[in-house]
Formats: sequence, C-alpha cells, structure tokens
Amino acid sequence: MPLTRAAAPVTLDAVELRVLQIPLVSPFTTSFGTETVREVIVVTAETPDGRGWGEVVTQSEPSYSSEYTQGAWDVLTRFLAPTLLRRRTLAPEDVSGILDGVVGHRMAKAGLELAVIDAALRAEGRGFAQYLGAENDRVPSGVSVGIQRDPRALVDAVGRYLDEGYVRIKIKIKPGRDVDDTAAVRAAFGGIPLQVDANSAYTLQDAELLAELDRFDLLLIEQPLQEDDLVDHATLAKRLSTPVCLDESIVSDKAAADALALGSAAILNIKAGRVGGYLEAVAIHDRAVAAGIPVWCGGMLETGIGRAANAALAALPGFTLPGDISASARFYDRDIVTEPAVLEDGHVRVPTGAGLGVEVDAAALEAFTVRRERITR
Ligand code: OSB
Ligand code: MG
Repeated sequence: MPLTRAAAPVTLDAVELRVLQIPLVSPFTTSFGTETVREVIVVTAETPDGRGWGEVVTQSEPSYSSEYTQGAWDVLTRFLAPTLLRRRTLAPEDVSGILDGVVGHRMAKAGLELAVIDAALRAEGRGFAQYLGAENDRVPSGVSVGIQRDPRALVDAVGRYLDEGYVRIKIKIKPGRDVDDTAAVRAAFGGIPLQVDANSAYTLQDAELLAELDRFDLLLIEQPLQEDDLVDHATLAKRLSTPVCLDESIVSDKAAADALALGSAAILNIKAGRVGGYLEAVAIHDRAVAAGIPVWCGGMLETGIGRAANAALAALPGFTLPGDISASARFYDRDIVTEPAVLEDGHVRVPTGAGLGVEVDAAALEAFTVRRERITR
C-alpha cells in the first residue's frame, strides 16, 4: 500500500528542539522500573510556509531501548539536525535516506521526520492520516496498565479503565508478578479482551512458567524475551498456545521480515519511534498485511503530538487489533495540544485537519520546557 501521494518538498530553515518534563497522573511501572514524569523531546521544523511538529519518544533511561533522552539530544543537535539542514530543500520521504549515515538512533530520526512531514502536509493542507493511507475515522482504544502494588490494586485499576470504556486491557507483567496478576484480572472481569506485556523480563528458561498463562486465553503475550532473542522467541512460540507478539525486537522493517521468516511472532506491535519513523511503520504494516500477520499500534506515553500521529497510523486497514492509543487523560492532566485525545465510546478519533490535525498549546509547551535549542543552517 504505497503512500497516497508523496508530499511536496519543504525548505528547512531551522530545527528547534525542546526537552519537556510532563507530570504523569499516576506512576507508570513496568518490568524496567517506575516513571512519574514523562521526559520527551519535541521537535519543531521551521519552513518559510510554517512550522511542523514531531516528538522523540525516548525515555530518560535506556531500559526499554538503548536510546534515551540525553543521548537523543546529543545525536540530534550534533549530527541529525545539522545533516538535514544542510540539504535545505527536501521531501519528507527523503529524510530517512539523508539520515542513513547515522547508525541507529531511530527514535531521534523518527521525531525529526515527523516534524518535516507535518510541515509539508500543513503547507499542502493535507491530513497525515490521508497521507499514510488510513481508512478509518476512529480507532479502538486499548489501555496499558502498569504493575500495581498487588493484584487487588491491579483489579481496581483495570476496573476503572473498563468503566471509562477502554475496549482492551493490557497488563504489564514481570517475574513474580505474572500468573497471579493475570488470574486476578480474569477472575474479576471474565472474558474481556486481555493481553500481557513482559518488556523483555524473561528468558527461554522460563518457558514452562510462561506456558501457565496459556489457560487465560490471552490475545497475546508481548515481548517475553530480550530484544535480540529472535530465535529464542521462535522456540518459545512453539511451546505456547498464547500468540507471541514482538515489540522491542521489531526495530525496522528488516527486523520484522526476519522475525516473520523465523516464526518469532504471530502478531506485531508497531511503534513509529522504535522503527525510525511513520514511513517505516507503514512498510512494516504492508509487509504484515501481505503475510497475514495482525498488527496493532503501540504507544510510548506520547504527548498530543505523537498521540495524533499514532491514531492516524492505527487507522490503516492492517491494524486489526486495538492499540495502546488511550485518551490523553490516561497519562496527563495537561497535554501540550489544544484538543487532547478523548475517549468516545471506547474509541479515539483520527484527526482530519492539515498535517497532524492538532494545534500545539504554546503556553503548555512553554510551561513544560526544561531545555531548548534552535539549530539553523
Ligand atoms: O512496552 O509497550 C511498551 C510505555 C513505554 C515504553 C514501552 C511500553 C509502554 C507502554 C505504554 O506499554 C503504552 C502507552 O499507552 O503509551
Ligand atoms: Mg511493549
């Protein structure tokens, strides 16, 4: 499914980078640790025709991924933004090729690419969802629930999200907080659409324990093993009836091809940041559709910028499972866009305005900014 139509080139005058620290409404705990503040980089692409916005979804520590915010800041300011600015005029589809000389740093590249895409599409008056080839005007909303104090607290948290209307629950698990937590949620809420995310916390030695989850009829188990464990995931997948879904391991379209060839995953979580951008994400979507593999859109606690972009991506036809695209209020009291994503009948609306279809709230942006740098040609 090629893009509906390539975007017209833009002239890049400057790139502004900001580190934001936004308080979370409640701590978010995974097998890696607990976050209370979302530290994120917001990118502005400045062109003669206006600005475009992007978001670099790194976290403050390199635990989910080798990327982290200060590292991304360094590579963006010293290498990626200057390389892009030297081109002066560029089409959004050229960005990844221009940045190819820098190995890795996919989240940093993705944020920069998104800002350029947004600038180009706003100038044309075209929406991002339409540009990507989206077919739906709203997407079903799943919620990712962090590890709680105990299974009873988890049941309380899940109950609140179900009351709000979320159509699918994902719970985080780690060794010692897996079978009992899952059993408690199943016992409390019956056959709700339920899945678990291990964030790489297990090894193949744990196969027998993970097979105990088979009795809960889960939609999937997400990333049980390490990022580079493609062969071990294939081995594990043969031992489980629960479908294995990969998140951390799918760092590119090439990694997706390898995982599918090896039988490492029956389902893919697609996150644009992790794979180097929304265009690479569409390539993975297309590959999965061709292979008959269901995909869903993951999340990285995005601000209203990345959340709008994720809703557009998830509106592509191959996204047949609900994504981690919750309402902004699941994470934030105050977002940095004027109309944060809300839950309507268990769904989030796909913005239709030009570019990402959201407007940045300048006062909120300013209030959360802790560092800023403008890089010019
Ligand atoms: O593994 O999907 C993950 C958040 C940060 C890093 C990794 C993950 C997550 C989530 C939250 O599960 C998804 C969201 O709602 O944004
Ligand atoms: Mg995950």
